[in-house]
Amino acid sequence: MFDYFPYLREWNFPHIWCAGCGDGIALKALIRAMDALGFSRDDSVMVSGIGCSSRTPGYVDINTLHTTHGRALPFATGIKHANPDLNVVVITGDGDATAIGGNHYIHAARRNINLTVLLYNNYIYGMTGGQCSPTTPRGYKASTAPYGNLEPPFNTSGLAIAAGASFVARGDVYNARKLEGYIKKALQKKGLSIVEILTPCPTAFGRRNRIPSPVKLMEWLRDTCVDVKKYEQMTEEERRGKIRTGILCDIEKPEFTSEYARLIEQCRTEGA
Ligand SMILES: Cc1ncc(C[n+]2csc(CCOP(=O)(O)OP(=O)(O)O)c2C)c(N)n1
Ligand code: SF4
Repeated sequence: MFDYFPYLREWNFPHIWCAGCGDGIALKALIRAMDALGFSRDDSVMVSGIGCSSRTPGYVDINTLHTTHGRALPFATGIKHANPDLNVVVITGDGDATAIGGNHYIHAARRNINLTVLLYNNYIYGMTGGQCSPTTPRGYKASTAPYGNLEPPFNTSGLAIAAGASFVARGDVYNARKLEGYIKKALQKKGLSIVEILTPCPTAFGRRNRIPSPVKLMEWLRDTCVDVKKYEQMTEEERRGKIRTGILCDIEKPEFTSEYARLIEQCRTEGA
């Protein structure tokens, strides 16, 4: 059986996550992926913003930085820029990445800097009690939308692709082994790689939307997420209410820190 404990700060337990929260499953998938790739703890850094998902670095025994709400990507960009040899992983929630941090999200993708972003999408602001986030589906309830959300949600993966990220995958914590595979590919990608992780929040989202049982939320993921290959063969009618998962974008393009190093070298040899 896989031993997670060498990667964990046991002294910081118990963790804050509610029973049935999916965030721990996502963390386990990340740890397995890092272990499989032989990432050394000294050469790896985990950076997060603020939120339930963003508490993850507190539990992981590598170099970690728990920053301010929405700002994980600028901090991570600074770390990677200063030392491009480090493996830098960003943990962020849907609110953290696409509301207050939305600008940083699109510009990190545009810049295509070599970071791996795990975006935990639970469709809500979990930590602060269930306010609408930019991914809350239309019609679903939140503390700020007691009669149902009127606004259409962002497609966060589509947004990253449109903004220029070189690798984008969408996975879910029900299909944890597949998720691990996407994370592994993302960690190896040279460029901005994003894995959107669909993860249940029974407390702030499920309870308010009459699906408080963690099992029911996991069953919802099981029944709703469809692998991209199967999705492409489905009719419009069959696709209704389904979510496309898998690797959605994997392209080669110039990466920021390499381009920066090349420019420095050019200025040294040719003069600024
Ligand atoms: C500048 C600032 N604004 C607002 C907050 C309050 N706040 C903390 S976490 C959070 C939302 C978290 O939602 P999300 O990023 O989706 O993460 P989750 O808790 O669902 O994992 C908010 C609004 C804050 N800490 N700092
Ligand atoms: S409030 Fe939601 S996201 Fe936060 S720990 Fe509880 S279940 Fe997880």
